[in-house]
Amino acid sequence: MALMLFLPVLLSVVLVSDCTSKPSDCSDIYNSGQNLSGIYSIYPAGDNPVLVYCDMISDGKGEDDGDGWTVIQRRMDGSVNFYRGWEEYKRGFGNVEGEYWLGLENMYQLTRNRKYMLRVDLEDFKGRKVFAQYSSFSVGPGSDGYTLQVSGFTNGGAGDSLSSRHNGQKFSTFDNDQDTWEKNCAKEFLGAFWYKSCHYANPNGLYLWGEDNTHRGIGNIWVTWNNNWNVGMKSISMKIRRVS
Ligand SMILES: [Ca+2]
Repeated sequence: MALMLFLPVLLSVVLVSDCTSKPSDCSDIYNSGQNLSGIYSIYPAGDNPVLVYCDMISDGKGEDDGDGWTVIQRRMDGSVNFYRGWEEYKRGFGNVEGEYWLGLENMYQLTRNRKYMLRVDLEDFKGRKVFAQYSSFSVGPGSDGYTLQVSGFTNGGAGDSLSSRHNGQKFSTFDNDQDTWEKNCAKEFLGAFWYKSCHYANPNGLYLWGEDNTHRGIGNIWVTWNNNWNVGMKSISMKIRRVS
């Protein structure tokens, strides 16, 4: 009886790919014929499965849509606390059905040998949607602080909050300060990111529920969209897709 109750729950959560080889990412899953967005198992390092949300649709705005996008970061309702330490950002955390961070080690394993592009989809509390896209995205090894490499910006209305200030930066959390500021960017802006001194984007910052002027720059913000340091997004998702 217990098994009968449990099984449908499992099946509804995990849309298991029945291809025989282990998919390394959502591109593999898409190319195997699965074109429904949802939760799948991928194998970034070839052995251990990782649950991930695959966006097979994106929002249909460009010729690069309609493919297997692997979601590496997602905020949508403020249900998950993103103010966490190094080990959790390294390993990943959250709820794959909702808000989560895929983990720096998984991002490194995915991008170390293959070329990826990055898309950041944003929505504010007024229902407006924009995006920023980058033709190249990779995360370096942990021995080098999981350094971000991002370039090749295309504007989908959001502006470029990533490449100027965050490209080439190591990742920082409140307990692992690898930014270039004399103080601690993660503690100052209540997030964790590839901070320099400190940010134009703080997607792992506090979920603000819109505009909040109490403390500048602490929210889940993307400064180049509104040139405003105090408007938190309703939803942010960062997703990567393999470039052939
Ligand atoms: Ca510092």
